[in-house]
Amino acid sequence: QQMTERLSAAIAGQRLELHFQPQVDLCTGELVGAEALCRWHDAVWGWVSPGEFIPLAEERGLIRPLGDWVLQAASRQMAAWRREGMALPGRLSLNVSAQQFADPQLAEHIATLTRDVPASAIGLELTESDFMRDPEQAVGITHALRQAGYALAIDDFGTGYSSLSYLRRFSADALKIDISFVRDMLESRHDRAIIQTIIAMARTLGMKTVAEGVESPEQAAALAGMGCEQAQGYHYGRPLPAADFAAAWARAM
Ligand code: G
Ligand code: G
Ligand code: MN
Ligand code: NA
Repeated sequence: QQMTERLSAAIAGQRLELHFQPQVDLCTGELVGAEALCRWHDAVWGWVSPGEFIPLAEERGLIRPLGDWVLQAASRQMAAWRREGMALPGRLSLNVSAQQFADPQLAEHIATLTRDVPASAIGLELTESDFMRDPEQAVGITHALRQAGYALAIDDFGTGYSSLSYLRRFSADALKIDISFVRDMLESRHDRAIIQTIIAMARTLGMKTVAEGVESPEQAAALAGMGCEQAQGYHYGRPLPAADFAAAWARAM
């Protein structure tokens, strides 16, 4: 298929981009990190949505080369910021797919590809459903990754049917509350109850919570009031190219 070939060429030619979205402390509004999100601009098609090319990469065996590119590009960008006298506070979170996660040598592999930065500068996000694909294997890999110094977040939490017993054993650092619960939280008592439950569960298990898709100050205030620690969303900033992100957050870096 044509799209597979063009994506493959874009990965090999390093013609993907990373955009950066701020993650903030819900109480103080301070920058506490960022999420790196992969973007693909094709000469003919223009911007192709990651909702389209990430699943394609997963199906066509391209997610490892794509993921490797993301790891290298992310660590180079962080190193470049440091050379310019800026540093991202906290960690840069990278999305990892199930196929990458299944690699028992993942921690070593990441260390090799990101040798410009310490493990303490990197967080990894895996969706809840990807964790639950092979929970026993995930338990082992999460331990190895955290041992190596990477923080782990369970992405899109609330959509993937984790059992509580596995949640306890995964030893992740954070739960990211899925955008679908945040979107209507001000109108929906039901969604607020789910968010409250996720926050309580995370607290019991020693994990922090990050709300996704926060678009208004009212949502931010409600989430802070419920005890959620961190947030991400258009209210704080859209994903931006590295230079624009650094310019927007220059005071914090
Ligand atoms: O960035 P949003 O703008 O559209 O991202 C859409 C989806 O693509 C999200 O589920 C996000 O987690 C995923 N995604 C974005 N960048 C990456 C990446 O570098 N690797 C993987 N595996 N998924 C990514
Ligand atoms: O699945 P993951 O959480 O990694 O993907 C994050 C996705 O959410 C990306 O597509 C990103 O562009 C998008 N996103 C981030 N903040 C907001 C927001 O405030 N509103 C909406 N609608 N989407 C957002
Ligand atoms: Mn994510
Ligand atoms: Na998410």
